[in-house]
Amino acid sequence: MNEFFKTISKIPYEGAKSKNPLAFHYYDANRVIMGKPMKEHLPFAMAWWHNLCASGADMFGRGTADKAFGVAELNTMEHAKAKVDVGFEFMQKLGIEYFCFHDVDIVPEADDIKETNRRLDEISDYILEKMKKTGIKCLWGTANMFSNPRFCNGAGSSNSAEVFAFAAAQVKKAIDITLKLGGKAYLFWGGREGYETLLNTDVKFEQDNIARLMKMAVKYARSIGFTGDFYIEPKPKEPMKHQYDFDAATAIGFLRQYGLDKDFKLNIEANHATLAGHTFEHDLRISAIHGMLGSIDANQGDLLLGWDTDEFPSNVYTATACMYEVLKAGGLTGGFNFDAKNRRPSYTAEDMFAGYILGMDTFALGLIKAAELIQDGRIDDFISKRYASYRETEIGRKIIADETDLEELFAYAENVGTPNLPGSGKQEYLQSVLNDVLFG
Ligand code: XUL
Ligand code: CO
Repeated sequence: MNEFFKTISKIPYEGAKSKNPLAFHYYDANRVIMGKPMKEHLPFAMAWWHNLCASGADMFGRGTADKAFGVAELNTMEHAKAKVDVGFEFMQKLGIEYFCFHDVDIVPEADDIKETNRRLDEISDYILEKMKKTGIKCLWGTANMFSNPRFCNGAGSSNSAEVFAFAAAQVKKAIDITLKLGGKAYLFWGGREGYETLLNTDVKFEQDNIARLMKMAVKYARSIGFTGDFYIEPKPKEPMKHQYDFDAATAIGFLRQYGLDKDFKLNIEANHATLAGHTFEHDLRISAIHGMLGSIDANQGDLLLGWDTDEFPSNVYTATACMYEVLKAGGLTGGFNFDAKNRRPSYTAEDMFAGYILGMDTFALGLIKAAELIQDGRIDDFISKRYASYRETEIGRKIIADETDLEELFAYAENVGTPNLPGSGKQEYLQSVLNDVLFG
């Protein structure tokens, strides 16, 4: 195989003082943090679509990055194979052990689904060979059920039964390929599972149908021996105005309502959480307390822009908050998929590496700092003390043991007359503690 990134060799760890743009400054794969090497805390994944397919095109202009990878004709099987070659070289050079893909990222979609499926069989053989040679694994697979015009009204939520059938066929094939590649999980991001106006939409019917599709997916996958998790990736809007999987809490409610919660977990994306008006760490916490934190799409948005900018993560505060949640949850069964793309003017091959180096270093720093925050103990200690009245007073113990009722609490309140204030939340002090840990 020809090397594509000829001027770029394996990215070394050189430490924070290094000025080498093609070196890690914080991600030191074998450094042990809280008993585990960094690479086990941070199973990073390459997102096939952004890294190997997207060229920076937007609605105002065509792509800036050349993703032909030396092939004369785009969207051919030759091109698809070149992407495999380049993708594996890229992952090996960065020490990334996983990838995530949509069906249509790995082959060009044909007009006839039978031909698309034949191409998927061919390319997955080719990918499997590379996986065996390199030890690189698949984190999750998914079906793209939002780009093809047939999905303009959604896939599972489409008004058309024929479109629903085609969505189901795509899900079946994508599960087959994910299982063939040993994927840890199968993901649903409800790209156009939502609506624009109630004037033409039966919301209950659409939600029931999405659940039907997911149930069929679980039934089929289990019948062919897939033991991994299913994921929902919540997102509140874009492309649809109202998306049904708005945020973690909404997706959890949906999964429970339809009895899907045993098979599904959540894949939380930072930029989706912020679009929903939450912090990244909020959606991670909500998922974790319900035992549903599966995996992460590691990126960041721009709070001045109202859309999904999918930037490489650089915000160390946020990465620290994220890794604090992940460490507290006992780690991820999934991984950290860089659902992120270079900015349009960053169009060189070196920029592809710079994006991943930034993201991996940011999460490595986040991990180091989150571990320090936990070891420092001041925040955990404060939180524990903040609720002490439920442990240290008789009335508190009775409340959390479910051994009291409104009448008893009424009598208690009347007897006390005027309660004490609940104690300072000390937010400013705690923010200083965080800064001490980050920069002290
Ligand atoms: C879209 C998005 C998707 C999913 C996979 O916002 O995040 O790329 O991660 O379909
Ligand atoms: Co995503």
